[in-house]
Amino acid sequence: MYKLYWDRGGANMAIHALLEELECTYSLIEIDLSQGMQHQPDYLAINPNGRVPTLLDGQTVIYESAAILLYLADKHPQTALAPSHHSHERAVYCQWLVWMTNTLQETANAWAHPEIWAETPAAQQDVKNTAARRMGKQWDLLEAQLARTSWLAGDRITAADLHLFMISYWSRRYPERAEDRPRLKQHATRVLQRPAVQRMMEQEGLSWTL
Ligand SMILES: N[C@@H](CCC(=O)N[C@@H](CS)C(=O)NCC(=O)O)C(=O)O
Repeated sequence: MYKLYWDRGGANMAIHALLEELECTYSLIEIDLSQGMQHQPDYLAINPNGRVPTLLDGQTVIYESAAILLYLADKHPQTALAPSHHSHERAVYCQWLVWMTNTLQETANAWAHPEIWAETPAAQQDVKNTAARRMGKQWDLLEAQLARTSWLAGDRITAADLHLFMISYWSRRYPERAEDRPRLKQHATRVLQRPAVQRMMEQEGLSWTL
C-alpha cells in the first residue's frame, strides 16, 4: 500500500490525482506546512528537503513530484498514463515533465518566495518582477504546445497533464495565469472534469471554478 505525505493544495496534488486514477490502495499522511510539520525530525528522516510530496512504496521512499509521477505511471501500465518506452510520445512526455518541474515550478517559486533569492526588499521585488515576466513566456510555450497536440504529449492524457493541471491551479494567484490562455484554460477544464481529479480536489478541500 502506498503512503503519500501531503499538504492541502501542495505539490502532492498531481500524485494524489494519479493515485485516484490508478484506483489503488493508498493512505494519506498530512504534513501541515503552516504548522512547520515539514521540519519535524521524523519527516526529515524520510525527506531531508523538508518538502511535500513524499511517497512510500514499501521500503522505497521517493520525493520530487515529477519523479513520483514517472515512477507510479510506469508501475501501473494498465492505465496507460505513461507513453510506452522508446516512443515519440515518451520523449515529449519526459521533456515536459522535467521542464515543468525545473523551469515553470521554479519560476513560480521565485515569484512566491523571492526571499530565497535576494536579501533586500528592493532586490526581492526585482526577483518577483523578473519571475512574473518569465512565467508569462513559459505559459506561452505551453499554450503553443497545446496548439500542436490535444494533450501535452500527444492525443492521450498522461501523468504530465496532471502535473500541468496542478501548476495551472496554483497560477490562480500568480500575475500570469494559465486560465487566461484559451488552450490552457480548456486543458485545465478537461482535467478538472475527470472523476479522479474531482475526488482529489474534494479530499484536499479544494475548488476551482473555470
Ligand atoms: N520540486 C519539488 C517541490 C516541492 C515543493 O516546493 N513543495 C512545497 C509545497 S508546494 C513545500 O513543501 N514547501 C515547504 C517548504 O519549503 O518549507 C516537487 O515538485 O516535489
